[in-house]
Amino acid sequence: MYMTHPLFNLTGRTALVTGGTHGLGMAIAAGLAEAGATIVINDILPERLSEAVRQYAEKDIKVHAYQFDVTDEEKVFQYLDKIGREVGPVDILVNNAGIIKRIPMLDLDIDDWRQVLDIDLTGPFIMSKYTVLKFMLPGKSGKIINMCSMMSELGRDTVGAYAAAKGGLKMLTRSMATEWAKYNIQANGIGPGYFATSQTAPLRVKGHPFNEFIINRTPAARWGEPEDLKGAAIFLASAASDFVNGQIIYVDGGILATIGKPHGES
Ligand code: NAP
Ligand code: GCO
Repeated sequence: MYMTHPLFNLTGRTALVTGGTHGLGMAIAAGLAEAGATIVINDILPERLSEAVRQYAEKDIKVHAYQFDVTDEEKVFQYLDKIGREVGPVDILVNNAGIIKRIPMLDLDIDDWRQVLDIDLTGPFIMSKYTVLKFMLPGKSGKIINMCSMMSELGRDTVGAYAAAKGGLKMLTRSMATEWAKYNIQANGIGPGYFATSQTAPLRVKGHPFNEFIINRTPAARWGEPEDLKGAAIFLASAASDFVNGQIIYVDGGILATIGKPHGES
């Protein structure tokens, strides 16, 4: 039986992971549960929620699942109340819900632009504002983890709206730290590199040039696995990061550390 260092023990804490029904959100929620936290997830699709509850149960993880849209301010307000009554105060908020649209900007219409910015940037603002007002200010403590991206630092063809949102999310994280650290609320981010999830499935097709490009461009020479994010998430959700504020931890196999190497060079 391994002993968790008390600094990383999340027993008695409640974590809300938005979009926690699969992919990176599910892996992070499972990691926080393994460290002792009570888990709440949301999603917009009821069928996703029931399937996720089943998958978590297979891992002996009980989750509380709620169907609401992170961009719907009224619903967020109502459901946070409901979660507070039915589960308890939220101590840890993981703003994971997000979408991507791969469209060159000259072909990108305003509705697509607005939907990406709304979910990936405005969603975390709405979720954080009301979670802080309802639970973290009265509780005099809290942890916020925003799911940033390589696109918080780098541009890439076809993902302009996404990069604008994730770049904005990095600065929103620093603004949260600036305004809320004095309330003993630590706001930080995780910047995953390229991870194997449904969101990147179109890029990971064997023989697809981008697939080879990422493996070659990543010093670790592989795509990330969702489980690779558990450590950073537990650290940022726990007392171990009580004096860490406004930081983005890039979990990227070294992509941001290097200029890369010519294709085919080992
Ligand atoms: P994913 O598999 O597409 O999961 C995204 C989740 O967000 C899904 O559960 C989705 O629900 C939910 N969601 C979307 N819009 C929502 C809304 N309006 N309200 C509530 N939930 C909503 O993506 P992922 O790869 O796990 O990525 C998770 C996060 O990490 C995203 O923010 C993504 O940008 C970021 N990220 C991913 C990578 C990567 O390589 N995969 C790298 C860096 C950053 P439905 O599926 O039901 O629509
Ligand atoms: C893309 C990918 C990326 C990853 C991730 C990288 O089309 O380039 O989907 O955006 O999802 O955000 O960190």
